[in-house]
This record gives sequence, C-alpha cells and structure tokens, in this order.
Amino acid sequence: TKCEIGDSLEEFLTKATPDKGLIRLMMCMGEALRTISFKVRTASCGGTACVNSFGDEQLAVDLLANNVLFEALKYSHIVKYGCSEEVPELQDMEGPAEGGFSVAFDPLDGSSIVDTNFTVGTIFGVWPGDKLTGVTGRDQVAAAMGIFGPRTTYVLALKDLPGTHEFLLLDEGKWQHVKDTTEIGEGKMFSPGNLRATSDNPDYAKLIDYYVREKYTLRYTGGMVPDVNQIIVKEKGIFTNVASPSAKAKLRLLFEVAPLGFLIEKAGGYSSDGNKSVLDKVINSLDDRTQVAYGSKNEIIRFEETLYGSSRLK
Ligand code: P6P
Repeated sequence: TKCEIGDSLEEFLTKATPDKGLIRLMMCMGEALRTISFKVRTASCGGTACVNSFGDEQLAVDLLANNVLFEALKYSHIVKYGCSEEVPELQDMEGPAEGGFSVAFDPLDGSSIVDTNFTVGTIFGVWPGDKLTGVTGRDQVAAAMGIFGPRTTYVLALKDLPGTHEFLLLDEGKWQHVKDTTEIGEGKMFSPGNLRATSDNPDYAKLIDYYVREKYTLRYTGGMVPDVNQIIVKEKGIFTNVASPSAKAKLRLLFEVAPLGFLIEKAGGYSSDGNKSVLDKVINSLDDRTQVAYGSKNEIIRFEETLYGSSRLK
C-alpha cells in the first residue's frame, strides 16, 4: 500500500521497502537524531566547545553526536562499517557485510555555527556491504539528514522509492511523515558558498554576477544542511560551493556531498561538480573533497555552462 502523509516512520518504512535490516537501520538512526536534537538544544556553548549542561559528558556537542551515531549503528546489528567525518577511518560495527550496510556520516555539520544558534544538521549515507571507497554516490541504498532548527526534521530517500521524504519530530517523540518532494522547479533563490573562490575563478564571479543582476533572493546560512534542505522543501533554488586555485574544495564527497546529492536527485533535482552528477564521482579516499552545486535542471545547466562552457544536461 502507498506511503501516506501522516504515517509514522515505521509505517512509512514498512510500506516503502521489504528490507527489514534497512528498516531497522533507518529507525535506529531516527532515534539517534532524536537524541542529538535534544543534546544540541541542551548543550550550553561557552567559547568553542559546547558542553552538555548535565556535566556528565564534557564533550563538544559534535563529539556527543558522533558517539550517539556509532552507538545506533552498533545497536542496529546490520552495519559492518561506520565511518565519521570526525574520525575518518572505518570502524567495525560488528554487523554482517553480506546483506548488511556501511554508513558514512557527518555527525554535526556546521558545528562552528552552533554558538550563533543557527540550524545545524546530521548527514548520513548508506552503502550496501562493506565498501565506502571504490564506490559512487549512486551506489547508496539510502541517504538522510537530520535538521536541528526551530523544529526537528528527518529527511530521507531510499534507492527503490521515488522522492525525498520529510518527517517531523512530534512532541511525544514520534516521527511523522509530513512531506514528499518529487520535483525541483525554477525559482530565483541562491545559496552562494565560498565567495573567496571568485578572486581567482572568474567564471564563478560571472555566475554570482548573474544572480545579482537577475535579483535572485539570497538564502545562505553557512550550514549546508539547512541551505540544501531549503531547495527540497521550497522545490526551487541553487546551492553552490565552488573551488579555485586559492580556495581549495572544502566539502567532503563521502560524508556530505554524495548523501545530499542522493537526496537532491531523488527529490527531482540535479547535482554537479561542474562536469557531472556528484553521484557519478568514484569515492577514491575517505577524505575526498569536491566542489558542488545542487538545484533545478536549468540552474545546473547554467552552472555547468558558465563554469565549463557546456552542459551534459542540454
Ligand atoms: P563557507 C560548514 O562548516 C560547512 O562544512 C558546510 O556546512 C557549509 O556549507 C560550508 O562549510 C560553509 O563554507 O566557505 O561558506 O564558510
């Protein structure tokens, strides 16, 4: 039967896939996101580190998130390797490789903006078996992000299910299915990251000029999770984070760009590293970085044509 708006996470997943291990994994990660949301809200931030106000975990909030996620992966009993942007090497989660999964995550993206009380998030990608290198983002079986803003949401996509799906954390702690996105249309909204790169990337400067001349609405918080989520929720826009000789690519392919690329493309959007979908880039090392743009088809065509003279999408 069809997944309905209003379903609980478990009802949704049970209708969405026959893979009981994947259902259990996405449920365990939902619990982890609920816990992280609570810790982000209760951590008091003095100086750089945010420490939990209960005093029992004197860890910065992103390390708290890191530990909660590894616990969830172990508890799922279906994950072979877990890998965190905080500790970029494979950690054995003691689950099976055969029929199991490996999960790469950014425990708290934008932790440098927790102290300004901006929205931060968790990103994770799920690959089959025991490989997180020598694979591409298109090999993912699922990807998701947790978004810790005024409300807490869990945005996920599954390989075998069309669309990207948003769940809202209700007061009593249940996740409720609130929105599906299957199209990303046109609309003048842009999130231009890393403007430092325009100093020696004149084509990026040209692209930014275009957005200014066309009076695009600027929506950029410096947190990739909310900045990319807005394209899925508003079903329009373009997010860029471009590199240049003096401003090297910063965003991680495995932990950030591939999972978010999966969510954007399942939502009907497009992604690009300038030449191709970020989902077609082979992950050669856990620490690979890349420039990226996410958006509607026409925005990505403009991005590729402006930066590289032509677009594979035309
Ligand atoms: P810039 C946050 O640290 C992050 O990894 C992403 O969430 C965000 O999009 C990017 O860096 C911000 O980079 O160069 O705009 O400060």
